Amino acid sequence: MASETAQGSFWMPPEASTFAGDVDALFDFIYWLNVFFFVAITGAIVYFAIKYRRKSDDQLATSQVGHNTLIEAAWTFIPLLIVIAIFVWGFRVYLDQSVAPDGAYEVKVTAQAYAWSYTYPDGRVEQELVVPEDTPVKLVMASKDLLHSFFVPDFRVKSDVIPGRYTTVWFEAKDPGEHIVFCTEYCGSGHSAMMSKVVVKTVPEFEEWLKSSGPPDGMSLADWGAQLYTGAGCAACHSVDGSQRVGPSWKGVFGSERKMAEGPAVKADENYLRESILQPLNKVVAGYPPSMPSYQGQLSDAKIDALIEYMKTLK
Ligand code: HEC
Ligand SMILES: [Cu+2]
Repeated sequence: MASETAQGSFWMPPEASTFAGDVDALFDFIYWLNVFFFVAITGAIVYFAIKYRRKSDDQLATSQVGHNTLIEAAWTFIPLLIVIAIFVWGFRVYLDQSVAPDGAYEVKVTAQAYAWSYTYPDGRVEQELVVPEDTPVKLVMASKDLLHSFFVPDFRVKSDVIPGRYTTVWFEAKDPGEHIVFCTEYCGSGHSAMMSKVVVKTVPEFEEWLKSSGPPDGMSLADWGAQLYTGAGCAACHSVDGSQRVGPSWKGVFGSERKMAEGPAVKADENYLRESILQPLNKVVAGYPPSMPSYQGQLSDAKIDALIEYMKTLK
């Protein structure tokens, strides 16, 4: 089947959702309207400045010019009609985007510093938003900590994600492919790393994917863990090369003695690492703030295994 997704331009990313074209049409209208008035008004200013300039030292000023009802009515009503048209057009596009069609496929989105996770109707939690093509998908979004904002430029979808309250957006992706997700509300030191992906699959591929678990085809557990290290947002606070970030580097952690802020030292085995991911406050590493977020309910067991497997490779 031919691709329906219009290519991006110098100004705009590809139009990968059904209403991206409507958003861009309105944007283009306002843009060209501005170009038109900019040229017309600046042109008139330059033309009048030259035409009516003072031509000799003894030229007298024109007596006061009174008003002209026809011109004043025109410059009041024509812009009024234009802004009303923009309002009505914009409001319709906004309503289309705000109200998801009945029966849309629903996915819950959770934002936390500095990662996105996606919870499916059957309870599975993912770090990438996998969706079927040609199907309306409704996102019900909430934040675990502070204000974030969910932004998929290719879909022209953007909405704040707020603690203690749900916000929703929906979209229908036109073709299989991948699209980047940004956090577009500055939320702290890891904000620029708070990215994720929308993966659009054909409907049969999506159904196949819903039944699968474990690493993507042909990938080892440790490689999957390396992918999750960035995908699940750990990279915002943990390095893998020994350098300092908010949390301890993962280099050489596995198997080492960890000094705790309170209580005896602990050997970093699988159980300790798993506990650190699910209940980080139980054992806080000495010299670090207790700011590791809990991933309880955010990472499947298979993914925690993969992350631990990856940590083992960081000698
Ligand atoms: C917002 C910053 C932040 C993020 C994001 C974060 N961590 Fe942490 N992490 C910390 C801090 C701070 C500590 C040290 C304090 C503690 O032990 O709770 C820590 C400690 C740990 C430890 C114990 C390490 C040791 O040196 O003994 C593990 C394991 C860990 N994190 C795993 C993860 C994983 C896996 C992820 C991603 C799924 C992640 N962290 C995401 C901040 C973070
Ligand atoms: Cu954010």
